[in-house]
Amino acid sequence: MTMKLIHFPMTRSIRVAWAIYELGLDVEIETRPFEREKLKEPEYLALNPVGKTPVFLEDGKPMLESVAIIEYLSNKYADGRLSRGPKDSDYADYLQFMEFGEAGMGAYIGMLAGQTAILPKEQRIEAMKIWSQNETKNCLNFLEKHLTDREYLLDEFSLADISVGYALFLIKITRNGELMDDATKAYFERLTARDAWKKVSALEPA
Ligand SMILES: N[C@@H](CCC(=O)N[C@@H](CS)C(=O)NCC(=O)O)C(=O)O
Repeated sequence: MTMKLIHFPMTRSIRVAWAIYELGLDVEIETRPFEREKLKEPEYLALNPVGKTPVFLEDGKPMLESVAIIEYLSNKYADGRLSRGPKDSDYADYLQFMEFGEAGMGAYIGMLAGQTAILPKEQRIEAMKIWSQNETKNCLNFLEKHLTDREYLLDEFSLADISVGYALFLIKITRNGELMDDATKAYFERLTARDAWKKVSALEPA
């Protein structure tokens, strides 16, 4: 069995590299520069037909969805470490926050990133910017309430923190960090103080 992650710094492949380091898995990580036009070239589209990051390859077979990949890696190669199953009392919270990081927050943060950082200024639409800010804030309020008396989303660090942690990272790198309240900022600091996060941050294209 050979496993490889094609990793692009700053993008959702961070979730996969982060989980690989947290779980101590033997996966080759090939780091490439994030150049969006290259993701639309035939060589890359053959691996990821939607032209997005990440791509994880198991014996050459690609998997594309970052949150699904980390759950797969834990259950298949790490005895479910950092994951939860139906017999665990915190399974409902676990599943909810795994999905919340991408399905719940991802679209609004993507829109926010587009309207505040990625699109050229003349293509931005003020109403879309305000909508994305409000919806992102709405998500952050939910998160903040949950984090009031907790260090992590469950009683201890789990893959759910990796799912949501990347969403917070995206808010930060698009310079929207001020939308986060103090509890969420402190939570993000805790996440990024982890050794595995530091290792991911050090990954550079060859
Ligand atoms: N739901 C997918 C989203 C993948 C995604 O949107 N990746 C972004 C980078 S974070 C991307 O590749 N964007 C390039 C583009 O849209 O051209 C996942 O979680 O893996």
